[in-house]
Amino acid sequence: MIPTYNELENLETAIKAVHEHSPVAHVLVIDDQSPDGTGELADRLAAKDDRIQVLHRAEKEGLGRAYLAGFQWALARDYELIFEMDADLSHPAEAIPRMVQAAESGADLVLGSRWVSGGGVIGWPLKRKVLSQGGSLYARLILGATIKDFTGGFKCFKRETLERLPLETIETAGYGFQIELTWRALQLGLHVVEIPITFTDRVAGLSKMSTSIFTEALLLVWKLRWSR
Ligand SMILES: Nc1nc2c(ncn2[C@@H]2O[C@H](COP(=O)(O)OP(=O)(O)O)[C@@H](O)[C@H]2O)c(=O)[nH]1
Ligand SMILES: [Mg+2]
Repeated sequence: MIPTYNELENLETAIKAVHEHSPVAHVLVIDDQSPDGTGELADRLAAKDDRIQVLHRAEKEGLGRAYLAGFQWALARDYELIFEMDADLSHPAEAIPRMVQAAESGADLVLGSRWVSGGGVIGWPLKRKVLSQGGSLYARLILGATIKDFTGGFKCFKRETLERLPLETIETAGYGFQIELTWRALQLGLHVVEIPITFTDRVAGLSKMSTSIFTEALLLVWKLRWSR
């Protein structure tokens, strides 16, 4: 699943990369009425390739809402492994086969992780690296978990994992959504495995990271802690 908001310059390349490394994968683009025409581009790509489908949503409601709609879509069909992946080419498609393998070897949730040995980030200023690593450390300490990359958005869920997660209770819209999903999986006693990835900062288009997304994540961690 690839959520998009103004990713016109990136989307086609991102889908091509997925199919280069995983020709059998189906791609669902979840577009929130991008003003730049990403949704129309997705429709044109879908018309040419049966493996591509598009979910058009009425308005921009954040990454979390877009993914929840995508999860519902996938669970209504017979998909076994469901991936989250950004459209901006930050997530390396070459990791997909390794993530599939981890899921097939028993992981209920596989995280593409920047902060385990062998992983990393290319192109981020120090400030953003500190924010990401600091954010994961903060979540790890407060929640008492051993996950190194809590905020990453490159994930592979087994179908059964999504079926067990309390998706209807999740209200987090921004990056906190990623922390919350991973935390809920750990709470259920599910097996979460981190696979090293090299994340490359976007070259085209703009990041949707904002102060409100950051604040939401900061507060969420405490909410999760007390909701044990
Ligand atoms: N559908 C949808 N996609 C979004 C929304 N916000 C962000 N995205 C997508 O989520 C992915 C990650 O966002 P991005 O801005 O790259 O975050 P960053 O890499 O952490 O700065 C990209 O594919 C975005 O286009 C949203 O409100 N709706
Ligand atoms: Mg990005």
